Amino acid sequence: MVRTLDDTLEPIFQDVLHRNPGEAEFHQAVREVLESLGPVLVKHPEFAEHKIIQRICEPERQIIFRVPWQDDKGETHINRAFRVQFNSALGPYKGGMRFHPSVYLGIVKFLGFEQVFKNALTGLPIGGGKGGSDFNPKGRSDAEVMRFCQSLMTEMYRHLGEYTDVPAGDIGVGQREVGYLFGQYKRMTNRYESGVFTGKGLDWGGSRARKEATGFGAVYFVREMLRARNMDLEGKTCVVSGAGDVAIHAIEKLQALGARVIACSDSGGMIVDEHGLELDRIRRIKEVERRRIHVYAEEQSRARYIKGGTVWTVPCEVALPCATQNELNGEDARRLVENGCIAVAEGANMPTTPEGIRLFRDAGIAYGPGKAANAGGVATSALEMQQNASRDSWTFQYTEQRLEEIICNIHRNCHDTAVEFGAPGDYVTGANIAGFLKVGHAMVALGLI
Ligand code: NDP
Ligand code: 2IT
Repeated sequence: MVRTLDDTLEPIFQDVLHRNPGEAEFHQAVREVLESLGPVLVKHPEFAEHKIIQRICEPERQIIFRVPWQDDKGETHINRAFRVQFNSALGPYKGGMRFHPSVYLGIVKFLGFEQVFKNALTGLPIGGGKGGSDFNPKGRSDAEVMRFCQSLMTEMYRHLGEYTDVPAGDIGVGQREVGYLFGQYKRMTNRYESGVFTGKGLDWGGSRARKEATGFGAVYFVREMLRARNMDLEGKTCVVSGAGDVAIHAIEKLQALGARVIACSDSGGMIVDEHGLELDRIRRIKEVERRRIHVYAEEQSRARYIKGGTVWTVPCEVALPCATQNELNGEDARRLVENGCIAVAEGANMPTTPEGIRLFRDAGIAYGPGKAANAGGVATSALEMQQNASRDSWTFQYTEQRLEEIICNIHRNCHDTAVEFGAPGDYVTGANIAGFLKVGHAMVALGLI
């Protein structure tokens, strides 16, 4: 059943559609949150009075700029880059940069919008923002990626600052790119301002466990959802989509907790290895050699590669979408449920389509939306900011323990909020309301700004 918006929220959503034409992903993200907020407006009339919903749907600032750069042959390229500073009620804008050819304003805005609520759920003092570019790093040399990053930062640096806006990585932006971006920021400002960027290398201000944090956090979240139903991960058959930063560390933690991960993917297709994926092999292929996932099946004869295939067709009990938005549609969700899937936790941002979410809800499976389940990455970014501010560096064990506590708190908060608002077991409602309440109360307190 398609959820309807109540009489107060429908005109607000229509206004969002009207003001942001052609931005389908942004509309989708806003609608999903608004669908949860009806009961909140009844309980808290001050939000309507202060027009908090209208204000929360409008970014505080949107920056769009040209990025000219030269490839190794001397040919000039022009890309477009974005930084959307969405909401700073709780702290400096915080959120990653994405480099992917599909990036346009609507993608950056949906990610920035999600980030506002996600960051609120962490309980840490960070506002929400996101950026990116339609630059495609695939097949580019290190020198080309460096020139692109330097050109981008030559414009973006003026909008950043440890108390203003603190970017990090996302799709296509890992430690290599963060290094080039942070290096150029340092050069432009003549300041070693570690806290202006997170996801840095361990030798130059990074936090231990940041690289692992999103994937590990998503697994802790699914473990908590299962615990709430008196189950655990031990021996469960799992599939993970993607083979990037988030997917690799999700696989690592699933295996460490005794689960059997049998499939993962990249945008070319998927591999299935019924004996359990060999993580070292995936790491070498994807992280060291920067090659495609089909190489796994070429090297390991018992594995299968299915070109264009998605992991959702592989029977499993636990599924973790860790690649990209709308990668799991209604048909995929139906297939997962029919095949006996009991839990889904989103390592990626908005990977499940609205129809997919509806099917998971109707089937009563444990479904953890990205803004809760993948908050471990940004939470550990905030821990990196803490370490930078105190010129300290924590151990892996301590940082991971903090991450685990934060995820357990988010899970509890979403779980209890869902119960409080009459939707027990519904983590979408719980996450949207709990995140919104924190930001909304702060916005009221800070006045009309
Ligand atoms: P990476 O670039 O490291 O990996 C992305 C993976 O997803 C790759 O395997 C990639 O395949 C696949 N992928 C990307 N775009 C598409 C597409 N359009 N179609 C199919 N597959 C695609 O990114 P991350 O692992 O960092 O990010 C993955 C997801 O997690 C994203 O949704 C991101 O927003 C989210 N996320 C990331 C966090 C972080 O800390 N990094 C924190 C929270 C959420 P290929 O190589 O073939 O393109
Ligand atoms: O979507 C996300 O939360 C991220 N890409 C991480 C953001 C961050 O600032 O660490």
